[in-house]
Amino acid sequence: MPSGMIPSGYALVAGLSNTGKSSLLNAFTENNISPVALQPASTRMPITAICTPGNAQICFVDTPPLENRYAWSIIDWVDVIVLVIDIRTFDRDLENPLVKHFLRCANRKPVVLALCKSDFVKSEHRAAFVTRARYTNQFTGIVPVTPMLGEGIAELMDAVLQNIPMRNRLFPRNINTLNSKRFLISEQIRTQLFSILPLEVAGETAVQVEETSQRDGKLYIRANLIVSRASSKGMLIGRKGQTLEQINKLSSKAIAEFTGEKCRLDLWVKVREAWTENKTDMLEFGYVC
Ligand SMILES: Nc1nc2c(ncn2[C@@H]2O[C@H](COP(=O)(O)OP(=O)(O)OP(=O)(O)O)[C@@H](O)[C@H]2O)c(=O)[nH]1
Ligand SMILES: [Mg+2]
Repeated sequence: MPSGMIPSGYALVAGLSNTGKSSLLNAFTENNISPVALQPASTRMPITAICTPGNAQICFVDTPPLENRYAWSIIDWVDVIVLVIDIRTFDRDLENPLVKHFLRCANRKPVVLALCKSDFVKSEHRAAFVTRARYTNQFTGIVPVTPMLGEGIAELMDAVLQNIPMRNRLFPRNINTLNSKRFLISEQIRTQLFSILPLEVAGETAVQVEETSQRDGKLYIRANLIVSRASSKGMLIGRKGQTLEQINKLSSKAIAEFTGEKCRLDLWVKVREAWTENKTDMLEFGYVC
């Protein structure tokens, strides 16, 4: 083996919506790089996290749910796939036409099955799910995991690592993501909108970070919240600016947890009529079309 070769590669994290993909990414990295939310389809764009177990490098790619079809587009680029299913809906998920189609398309790649949210099943019953998944002959590894408690994460990492090829280092040392800081911050803000605003308004609000800099020892962030209808603007601002203040408070907390820095967030509400129907606007705001 030529010197300088290490296990280095990409692992695609895919699955139906709300199965725990982003929670898994965060458990691998032990930070909140990918926002987690109660509502389905919270991840809209891929988020990457580079883990370095031992001397290896694994770039995990958290993807929008299979329903969104994005995951298909990067199958050929990755070395291994982590298919995340919710252990509570084990049978339904494995029989889901989207999952079946995805597995057919992914058949040239090793697929590790993550039986997520395994805290919902008694520990003595988990082995039965592993056995049943093994019978399908579709997976190179099967691991029950509970990202919320960090359980099964090391085992899953090991199962992924076994499928990462030896090659020259793909990623420079000391980087932990391929996404920009601005993008990751905008995703932290966007996720908070869903806990405060009606679903349809939050879903049609884009977040664009215009500036990040250091001011008075704090991370200063100026961001625009861009609504798709003028009538939504008042809803975001709220009576005497209370709603915007609440968004600011929750977002600042989430950003501080993610970056480890105290932050000062300056939010502005803007209108771009019907941006959700305009492909150019969507691309500008970083959406996968
Ligand atoms: N009980 C339990 N809940 C979990 C666990 N992991 C994630 N959740 C919850 O499941 C919900 C969805 O988690 P996410 O990580 O956002 O799921 P996702 O697959 O990324 O969701 P989308 O991006 O919307 O497809 C959140 O409310 C999480 O708190 C777990 O191990 N146990
Ligand atoms: Mg997600």
